[in-house]
Amino acid sequence: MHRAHTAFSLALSPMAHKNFATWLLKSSSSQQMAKVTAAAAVRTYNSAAAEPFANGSTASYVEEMYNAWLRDPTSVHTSWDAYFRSNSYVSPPNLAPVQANTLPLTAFNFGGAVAGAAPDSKTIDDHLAVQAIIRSYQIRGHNIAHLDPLEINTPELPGNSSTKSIYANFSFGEQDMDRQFKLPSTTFIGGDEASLPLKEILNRLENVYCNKIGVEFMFINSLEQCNWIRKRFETPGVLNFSPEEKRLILARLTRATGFEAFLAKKYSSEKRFGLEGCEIMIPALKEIIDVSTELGVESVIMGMPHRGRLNTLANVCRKPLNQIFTQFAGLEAADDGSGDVKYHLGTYIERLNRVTNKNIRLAVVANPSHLEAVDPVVQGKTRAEQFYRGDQEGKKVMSILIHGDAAFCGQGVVYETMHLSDLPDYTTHGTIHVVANNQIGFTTDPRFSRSSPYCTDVARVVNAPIFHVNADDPEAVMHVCKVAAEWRATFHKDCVIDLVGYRRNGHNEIDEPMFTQPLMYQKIRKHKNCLDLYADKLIAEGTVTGEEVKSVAAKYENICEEAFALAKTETHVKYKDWLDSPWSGFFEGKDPLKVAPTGVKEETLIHIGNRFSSPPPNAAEFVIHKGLLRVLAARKAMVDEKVADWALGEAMAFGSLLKEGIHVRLSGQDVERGTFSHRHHVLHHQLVDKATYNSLQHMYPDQAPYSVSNSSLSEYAVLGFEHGYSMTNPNALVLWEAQFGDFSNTAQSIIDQFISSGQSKWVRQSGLVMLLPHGMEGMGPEHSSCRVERFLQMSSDDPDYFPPESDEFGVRQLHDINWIVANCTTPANYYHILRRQIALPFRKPLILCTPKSLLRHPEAKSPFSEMSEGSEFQRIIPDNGPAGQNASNVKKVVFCSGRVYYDLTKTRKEKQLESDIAIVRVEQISPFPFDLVKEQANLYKNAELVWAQEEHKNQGSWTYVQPRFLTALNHSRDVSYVGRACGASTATGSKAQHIRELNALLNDAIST
Ligand SMILES: Cc1ncc(C[n+]2csc(CCOP(=O)(O)OP(=O)(O)O)c2C)c(N)n1
Ligand SMILES: [Mg+2]
Repeated sequence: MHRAHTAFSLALSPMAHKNFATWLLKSSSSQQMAKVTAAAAVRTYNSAAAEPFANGSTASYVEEMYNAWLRDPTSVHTSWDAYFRSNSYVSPPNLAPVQANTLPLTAFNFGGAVAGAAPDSKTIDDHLAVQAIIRSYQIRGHNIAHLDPLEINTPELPGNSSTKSIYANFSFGEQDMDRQFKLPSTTFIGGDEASLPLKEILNRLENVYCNKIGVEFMFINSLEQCNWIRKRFETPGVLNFSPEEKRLILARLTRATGFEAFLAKKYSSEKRFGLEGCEIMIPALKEIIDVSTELGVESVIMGMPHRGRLNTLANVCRKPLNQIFTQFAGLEAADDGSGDVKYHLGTYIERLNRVTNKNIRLAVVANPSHLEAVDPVVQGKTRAEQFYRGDQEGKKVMSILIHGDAAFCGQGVVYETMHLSDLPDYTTHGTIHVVANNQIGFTTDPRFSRSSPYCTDVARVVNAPIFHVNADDPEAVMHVCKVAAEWRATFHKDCVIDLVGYRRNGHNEIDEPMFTQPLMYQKIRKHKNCLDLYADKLIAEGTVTGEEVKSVAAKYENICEEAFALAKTETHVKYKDWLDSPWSGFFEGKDPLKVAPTGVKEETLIHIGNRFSSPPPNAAEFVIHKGLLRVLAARKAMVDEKVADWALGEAMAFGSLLKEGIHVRLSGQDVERGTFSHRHHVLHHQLVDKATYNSLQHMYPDQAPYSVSNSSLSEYAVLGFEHGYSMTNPNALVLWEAQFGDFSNTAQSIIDQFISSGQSKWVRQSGLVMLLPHGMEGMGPEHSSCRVERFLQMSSDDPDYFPPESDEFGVRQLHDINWIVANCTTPANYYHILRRQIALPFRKPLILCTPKSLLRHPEAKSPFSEMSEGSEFQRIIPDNGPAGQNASNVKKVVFCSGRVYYDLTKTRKEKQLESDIAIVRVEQISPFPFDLVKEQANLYKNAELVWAQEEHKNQGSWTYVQPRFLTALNHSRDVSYVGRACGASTATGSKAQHIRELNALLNDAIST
């Protein structure tokens, strides 16, 4: 509150307003005044300057003085003249877009002055003071609005907390109250009136800004948007609702309240995270959806936490009540998976919106307990839906995110997600955020859970207007919702509705809130619920009768009872009933164990290779960096030789999928060039800003779209976003690349809660690919390991179970596991594993350790023959050299995974042990290739078996592969470990130690 206090005082300080007139008037002669006005009128300045109070300082007034002085030094007071002549003033940099505007002086059409005569200085002072008051209300009114139904949170303003403080410092007395003041163009409180008595001005401002709505918007750096908001709230009569509208609100509120009451009655000992105290959220969401539908939206994707979720499913999505009630019955599931608790489940519904008579799709995305983790997932899903519908401006598909007050300000992913909101490849063209602000988080109240005045302050960073509203005033809430929906439809930017209510019960229904919030709960116990308050109001004003209120409630209770009876007849729950992203037609008619071939015609590879190595068609005008010309030439040479390096192999996979109509989207930090400068998918004209060429977008005239996007510097939000994107359509290859694999752990909850376990919990599949640069190359602890051990630990294949061997062994394993973990050593295998993601008849996430130094390793190349028709992904790459050809002589088999293979082969060659030691690469680590490991071991019957890895013993693949090796070998042979000792850190920071460790492991592994 301190910051608010300071700015408020500045805006209202007597100095600030008293000096306006003297600044502007050197003398009161009309001639001088005309001069000033003329000088000012031609001036253009940015929108922030147009709102001098917006920054709460006088800086922009000084700037105005300075500009006027520049044009005509005599137009300002001599003191300013002296000041500017002394060069003491440095004009501030002007970063905001310049807009033509007129000085607020045009508003100084002094209502009280005699026509033709120059206004005296007091008149000017008073008018400026009134303007200052208006601005103060617009800027600070929300601080003293009546937002809290419990009236616990008193406004923290200096001295006294009464609304009078807004204008107390201005020297108006009772005698001024009837004086008429001209209204400036920055207010709409007058309606059709150009001027109003001071009393009326204050009354209207009071009503607009300090009543049950607190609008926080004056920080927005756009005059147009500020005016748009002012108009929506200030125009007289905006809060008038028709009797029909009021009845609709009442009916919706009755259902929202009745639903919780019904659950409380029937399942009194069950946790449901009820909405009591903020039931208005249900009519609020419905209003947002109604208005948005009216404005063209056809699909709404929602993300929300536990609180009020069941109510939302029932009353917003209209999920059949019996399906919801069945969740309380503790029934067995009819389908596979481990399921989730009822207040996490998602849903997808297509239905008629009765108010707008339009068809609408509603999805609530399933989410884990991890608060706010679903936010970026919803955004990615929304973006994908917009993309597939060709909805480039977000007119048809929109997202709504619902938050708790404590989580909204506490969880960093909210901020990360907000920062995606205006990025070209991530925007969803405006999200409406609704905060179910019950002024508590579990047992912690806001005084101890945040350092910002509001829980919504995070939204200010993206210039989102914030509409605070008292949740006990349904009509104020509906108005705010209407404005929010219109805001989104008009500006396609985020906005926030802060529904300030309370929590009638404990955190869940079994909790005792009086342990920790005794005073708050004493108040709550005495507080009537919102429905009763509103019903009383409507009865008192004659809109409805008491009987009507009762009958609406009784009707809903009947509906609940019928559904309850129906739910009792169910014997099983079906997870599929709760799917948030159905893939209609994808699974039907498919052999669930048949993988399409991943090799393609050689001519396709050549075509893609040629395109990928060519400059744009208008190459003569498009100036390419010399270094990139060399890259392109090297690529062309490879195509001519029919070999591919890593980047070319990847391009072959992408290009061939695009040719087949599969949309490919690659996203992550610096992915366009690639962290290691190997990819270069986007060529930049060296002389023209934003002129780029992306050859993968121009492979074939009828190809699918390719998108590659450098992301914001976030892992949590961006990985979540891409996961959400991948959920929407199975026929797309969606890849997220970490800058270095290590950084993926900042997105750990997306990995744990969604990617690893999403299918099991929510019967929802995803073919997302995570590309994680990995390898111990002496780059220190944080640029070495993607922590593959963690992914492997979460793999769900049983270490002790060797599945039945059959032709379908590999695909069945893929079908049964939660995800795939691999570390490919050749471009061809990388190419195949990417294509296999789409060739599979189902979708599984793919966690791929990707190389760094191998990107340029002369041996890490693949001939086209390994990518063309007839070739396929190799789960294991056997030894093809002298050892493999004469297996019975081999003394030792070194199994390994990843880039260490190249170090091992080099050492083996140096030691001339190529016939004695076989090196076998395990490319797909999980699901573990039991069958192929067994086959390899059988091949080398007399050999010692070792697993060599460059990661520390407690890291890397060892702990995963060891028990599985034993299972594959039927415990008849042993496999020993070669590699670094256990370590707390992933890698040493010392180059010398790194080399020492590497040499030790190579010597150990390559010795007989
Ligand atoms: C990331 C995360 N941390 C902690 C929790 C445990 N937790 C569950 S609800 C809750 C309080 C949430 O408060 P708020 O966001 O205000 O929502 P409310 O329950 O009040 O509706 C906490 C801390 C969680 N679910 N997720
Ligand atoms: Mg809360």
